[in-house]
Amino acid sequence: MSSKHSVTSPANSGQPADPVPFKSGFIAIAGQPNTGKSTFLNAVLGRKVAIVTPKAQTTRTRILGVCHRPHCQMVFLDTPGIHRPGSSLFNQAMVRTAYEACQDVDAILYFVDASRGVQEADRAILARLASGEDSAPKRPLVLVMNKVDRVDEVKLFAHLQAVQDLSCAEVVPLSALTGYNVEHLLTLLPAHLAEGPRFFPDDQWTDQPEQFFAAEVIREKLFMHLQKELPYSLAVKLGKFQQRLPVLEKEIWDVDATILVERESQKGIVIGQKGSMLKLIGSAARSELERIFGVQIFLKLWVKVRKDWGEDRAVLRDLGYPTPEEQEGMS
Ligand SMILES: Nc1nc2c(ncn2[C@@H]2O[C@H](COP(=O)(O)OP(=O)(O)OP(=O)(O)O)[C@@H](O)[C@H]2O)c(=O)[nH]1
Ligand SMILES: [Mg+2]
Repeated sequence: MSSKHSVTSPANSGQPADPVPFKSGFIAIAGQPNTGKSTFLNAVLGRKVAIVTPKAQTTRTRILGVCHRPHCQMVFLDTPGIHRPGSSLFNQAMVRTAYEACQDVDAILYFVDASRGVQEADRAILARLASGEDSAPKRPLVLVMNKVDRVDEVKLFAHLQAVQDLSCAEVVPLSALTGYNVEHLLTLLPAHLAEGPRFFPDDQWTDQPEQFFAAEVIREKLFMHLQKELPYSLAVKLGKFQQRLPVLEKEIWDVDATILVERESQKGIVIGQKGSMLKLIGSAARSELERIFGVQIFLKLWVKVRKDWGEDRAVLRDLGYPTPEEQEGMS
């Protein structure tokens, strides 16, 4: 693996030699929006590292998740759903993030919604991934037909037949939601990986800072509670993320976040009548963060208008989203 995914030295040096070779590698999870990529990553890890909503374009950045097995370490890269990007800088950066994550990996899992099958858009994306238009070497492609719990066998069979012309190393029907075939896929993947080191120590499952994850959970609640285009017009910027001095051995954290919206009218909707919407979102985010971090949280939310934040490089950088310049530098 190259240094693209910013991994430093192997974590297993000095351990006695194992007769079974240890394999490791990076595996991108790509596909159109809303196909269940993040649900799959969370299912593999048995914990939540990526937010999930019923709305498309939930994931905005590359989310890394490490799956530790006795003789293998699979480093998954969940990616934003690949769609026809709008004109905003931010939107284009999202799609580019997805393609870039697929460049420097050992295998690609390409997710398709089994209720729709492979569409023209999928074929175009797959062609781009395979053709080296993104200047990457050929990587094994595993086509994952997800959400099989939603389709009958006849339809599934037809969708599976229709992908025979694609040059996939494997085609796996799966349900990330129910867990069907998730384990089976994990046993197939090591065959596509080479011998290699443990890139991450056994107790590390992501490289995502807790602050970033907290902002993501707040954004998830905004996506869940707000309608139409509004979720796409907002971003969450974390402020304070600080532990209070312990009182009676209770761990308490103060978390402040600002919700950025593009227009004044959106601010009113996010706050709601007498603050009711903001209260609802804050309460949902707080209880989830408390459950995940296992501490008591005092969450304060503010809403701020930041006109066209999606076009503002400084704001994007501040939010932890990649800017075109950074992406140029990476490629
Ligand atoms: N029925 C069913 N629903 C699923 C399955 N996997 C995911 N979903 C649902 O599909 C929706 C989208 O899931 P996500 O995991 O956010 O999809 P995604 O591909 O990461 O979406 P983006 O981040 O927008 O690209 C959520 O409502 C999930 O609960 C599945 O196997 N079966
Ligand atoms: Mg996602």
